[in-house]
Amino acid sequence: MRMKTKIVINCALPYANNSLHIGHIAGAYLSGDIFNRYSRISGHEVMFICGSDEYGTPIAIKAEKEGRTPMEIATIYHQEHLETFRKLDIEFDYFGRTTDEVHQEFSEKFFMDLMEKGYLEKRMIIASYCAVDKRFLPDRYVNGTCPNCSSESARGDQCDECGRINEPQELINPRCAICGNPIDFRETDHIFFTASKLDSEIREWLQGKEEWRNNVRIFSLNMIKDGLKDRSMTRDMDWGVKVPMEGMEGKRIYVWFEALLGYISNSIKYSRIRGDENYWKEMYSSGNIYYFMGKDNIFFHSILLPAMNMASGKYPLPKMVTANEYLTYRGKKFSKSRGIGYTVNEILEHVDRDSIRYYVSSVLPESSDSDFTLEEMKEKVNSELNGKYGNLVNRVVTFAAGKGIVPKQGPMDDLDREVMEKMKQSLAQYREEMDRIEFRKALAIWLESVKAVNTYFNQSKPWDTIKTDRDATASRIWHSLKAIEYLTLMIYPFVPSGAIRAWKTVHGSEPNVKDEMFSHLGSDCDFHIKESGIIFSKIEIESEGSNQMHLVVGKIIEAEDHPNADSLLHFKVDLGTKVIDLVAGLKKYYSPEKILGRKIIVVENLKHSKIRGIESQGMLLAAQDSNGAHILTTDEKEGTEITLGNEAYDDSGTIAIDDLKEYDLRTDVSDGKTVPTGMLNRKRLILMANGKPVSVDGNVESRSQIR
Ligand code: B3M
Ligand code: ZN
Repeated sequence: MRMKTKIVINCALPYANNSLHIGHIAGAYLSGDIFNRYSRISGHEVMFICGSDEYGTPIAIKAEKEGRTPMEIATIYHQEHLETFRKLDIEFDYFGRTTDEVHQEFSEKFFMDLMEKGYLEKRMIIASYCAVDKRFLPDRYVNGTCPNCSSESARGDQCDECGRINEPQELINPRCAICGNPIDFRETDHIFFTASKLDSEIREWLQGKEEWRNNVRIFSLNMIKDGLKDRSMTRDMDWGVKVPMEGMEGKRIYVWFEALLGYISNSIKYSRIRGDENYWKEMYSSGNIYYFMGKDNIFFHSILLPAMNMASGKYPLPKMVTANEYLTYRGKKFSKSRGIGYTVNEILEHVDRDSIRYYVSSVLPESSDSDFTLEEMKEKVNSELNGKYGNLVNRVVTFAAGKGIVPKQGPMDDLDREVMEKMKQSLAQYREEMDRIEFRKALAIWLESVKAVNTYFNQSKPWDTIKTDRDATASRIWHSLKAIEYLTLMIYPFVPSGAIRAWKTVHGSEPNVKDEMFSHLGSDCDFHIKESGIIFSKIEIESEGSNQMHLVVGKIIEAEDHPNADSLLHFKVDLGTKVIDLVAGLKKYYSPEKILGRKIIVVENLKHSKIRGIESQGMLLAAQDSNGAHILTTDEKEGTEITLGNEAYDDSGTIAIDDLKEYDLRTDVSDGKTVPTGMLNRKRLILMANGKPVSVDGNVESRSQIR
């Protein structure tokens, strides 16, 4: 028997200054919710808490940019986040705000408490000051070169490149992020957290956390290898929790210090809403406190928060700090502000919540960064979630309903025994992985089990046995449904809506997912099959957004010098289905006579552009080296599609010249031959026509750019 325990689950509080993107979901929130749902159906009592992080520089910056107050910005995004989480079935018990009074009060009290205990101390410091903007600058407002990795885009608080936590003074060439001028450093009073006093306690505590993943434990130990430093816990700014002390007007409590207290203040608020003031204390006293976050938040949860709690002596330290690496988009970190990847709401316009959750779960960056692509999402959802699991449920239910079979448990034969045994084993392995927060592995076990049940159903051939033995067939269906029940509970934490639909389809009623469910698997329950509706829908999206290039073979059927330009040629090109005008800067290397009749490779969906009076309706590809330009060519027929390797890619809409850069087209040597290549899904692949490499005209140097 598993013990029923109390568990507190917290996800890092998202800044209320931007839309949530898929990277955020993969970093913290989906994992938190998977664990939340799994813990509940395991019979535990769970308090799942999060909220908006509404103070600090990021919100102040955004407000300044948009000409609104920080409070307006915070409110807009707080509402949006609530809605986004709802749409994704991420179901917090409470999602609060750090601008809430309860939070302010709690933070001030906690602050004063540490002051009394001697862990906070006033010190005069030298702070970043911009003489042009006439203000002290928050660390984030200082840009410069990282002393650790030499990245030139480091900020005064942190280097995104190497993850180092910086002080502005440590940056090389520090500049003001607002006006770009060099900054100077001036004296001002701040309140320091004397964390250095806790150096050995924290170190020892981290040493003991052997069940933590290395990306958190070893990383954290490394961060304090030169000692735990005292840090200022106040900032010169006016958007934040006031410092409850005289002489500190114009300063605010450091956003991380108070945001970390948001876990408890939101729990207090939630307890009040429940009408049970002390509920959170009860939950916290279990010590089962789990934090989920992206890797850039590790230090704060594994070191700063524990140190704060040690200093106060009042609150338990985390049991588990779990951090995901980054989910990347085409190899780059998702970023709403830099326009990389998708926001959740953008994807939700095309793809339903279960599909998003399923795919993101299957690529959760638990041990290293992983890449998100729409193609892979479509492929996995359609062939696995839909094709293997959804389809299985439909087949069994449709067959039984169609033949009027009432599922009834009868004696087991070898086939039944085998599949039931397999389900029990899989469930045990699955739970082991789930308990260790290895969700990807748990999901892989599920998928393997789905395949096993499909095989069982196929081998048991109920469509044959029904002709001779209705009872045996009814038992077969019962066992199939029992196996499906295992699969359904296992997938529930990942795709709750779909799993609930599947459960209803075989039981006729909703599962009680707020309570223990796994023991149901051992019961001799009756099944009440309902008309099988749609459990999962296929993803129908066309392609990776609007910037996929589309290459086809074209044949030059007319060639002339461009009438208005010395370096350009003008062609009519037959693309098999249509003839287009094309302008190319090739005159130095090809005469019209020489190129007439040649086959070329055309970017067919490039935005049309007028070049010296003639509209070019595409672009031909040529490799450029020190000798000049060499067209890409092939013997294949005009209209033939060019693929990268054997991976087909869809064309869609129009692309811009800049989008072509994404493919990094260039020549490379393969099997001793120089061939044109490009990048697709982070792989360098050869341009192919009908499975044969495209060739380059003449002798070309390797690693020449193709344009
Ligand atoms: N708001 C950082 C982030 O959203 C920060 C987390 C606070 S957790 C207390 O990545
Ligand atoms: Zn760095």
